[in-house]
Amino acid sequence: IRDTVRRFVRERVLPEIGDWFDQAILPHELAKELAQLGLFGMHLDGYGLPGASSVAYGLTCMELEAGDSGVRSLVSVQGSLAMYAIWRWGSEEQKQRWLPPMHEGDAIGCFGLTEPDAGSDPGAMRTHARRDGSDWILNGTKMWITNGSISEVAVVWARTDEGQINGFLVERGMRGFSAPEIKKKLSLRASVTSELVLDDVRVPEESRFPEVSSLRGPLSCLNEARYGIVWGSVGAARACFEAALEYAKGRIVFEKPISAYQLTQQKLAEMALEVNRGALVALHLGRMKDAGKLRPEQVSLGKMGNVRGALDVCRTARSVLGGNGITLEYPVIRHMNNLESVLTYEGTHEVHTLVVGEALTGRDAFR
Ligand code: TGC
Ligand code: FAD
Repeated sequence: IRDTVRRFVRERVLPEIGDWFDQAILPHELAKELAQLGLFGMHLDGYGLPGASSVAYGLTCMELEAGDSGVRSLVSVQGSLAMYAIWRWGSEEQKQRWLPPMHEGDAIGCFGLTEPDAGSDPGAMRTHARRDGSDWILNGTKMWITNGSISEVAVVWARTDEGQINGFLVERGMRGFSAPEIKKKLSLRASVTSELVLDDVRVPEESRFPEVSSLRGPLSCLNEARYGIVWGSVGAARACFEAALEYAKGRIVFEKPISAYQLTQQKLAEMALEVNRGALVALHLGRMKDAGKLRPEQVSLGKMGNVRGALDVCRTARSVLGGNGITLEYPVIRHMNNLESVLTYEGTHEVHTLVVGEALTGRDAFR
């Protein structure tokens, strides 16, 4: 699986990703190609899904993000957020209807939790669901939603009059529903990010997740996607390390390759240390997940450490490349900019610090 995904990234993504990032596009047909590799929802089972191991899924995220965080995001949101939410919380009918076409890439999904005024604290969400006979009427705005405007189905979390958090499947074309794209990003440019606007959207009861009525619904999905980031960030770091190593061997300054200088070797050694440390953490957590033993705070520890480590690697690699480090001719600044989003989404570094802090001390320091 690793080699197949690596080959796909090398042949299909790397030759074009600089231009996609520059033009802020992600070609629509890429989703179908990723689906043909079987990557959408690969770690889920039943409903024609592959049921691959967590380690296999993690390796996939690592190889995809060695291409670009935007490509890994497309797969993460489709499989770990939208499909996982339906797989975990959906009714039998919802699973039958959506999971097979989502696996095939015939339907793209997104996951709407964050709002303009509720990011780290999703409990402050304002999106509202009001019961109207056998239907629900949704109102509100979701913000920063990956895949939003290319999705056939949006998992939207909303608060009811009773104060419960419910999940709804909102379909493209429903009256009152729109997904305007967010432009002018300087990070994750090869990824579609949108608002979700819900203006009196009427959704039938059959489109509501039947059993979940608290934040446990969305937060359980986040564990899945955060796990993918633990691996993915190592891929971005590895790509920057490899670019720096190759560059250092060829770049002659003061009549010698810069790789011959101790200061450069220290940078390369530190980068190699961090890439391998991150990969081993990811592998260890993956094996724990496969054994059914992985706890959310351990995922937080992995995301915190590996994303921070990846950013350090990318920034160091950038310095090795000198002026060339700031152009899209090399992958480094692109990964570096992407990782600024990765540091923030799926729970910011600070949120994960507090999750770990609470697990260590038993004291909730969020409020
Ligand atoms: P709290 O009172 O702690 O918990 C509320 C309910 O949720 C349960 N729970 C969890 N369940 C499963 N997994 C977890 N990790 C869970 N954490 C909490 C908890 O047991 C409780 O259940 P119940 O049954 O008693 O109701 O909630 P809180 O309001 O204190 O919040 C805790 C906090 C701050 C950790 C949480 O709100 C949080 O994680 N905030 C960060 C939000 C976030 O990560 N958003 C990400 C949005 S999606 C995204 O960014 C996609 S980017 C994807 C891409 O492009 O790749
Ligand atoms: P805020 O919550 O406003 O935080 C601002 C700062 O305050 C941060 O540094 C934060 O760490 C800090 N802070 C917050 N609380 C505390 C505290 N208690 N103590 C100390 N510091 C604190 N969301 C989705 O639902 N679906 C998606 O598909 C999705 N995709 C995204 C794609 C991109 C490119 C980006 C950038 C974001 C995406 N998000 C998505 C949203 C993302 O999850 C949020 O941006 C993130 O959770 C942080 O929320 P916020 O931006 O509102 O920041």
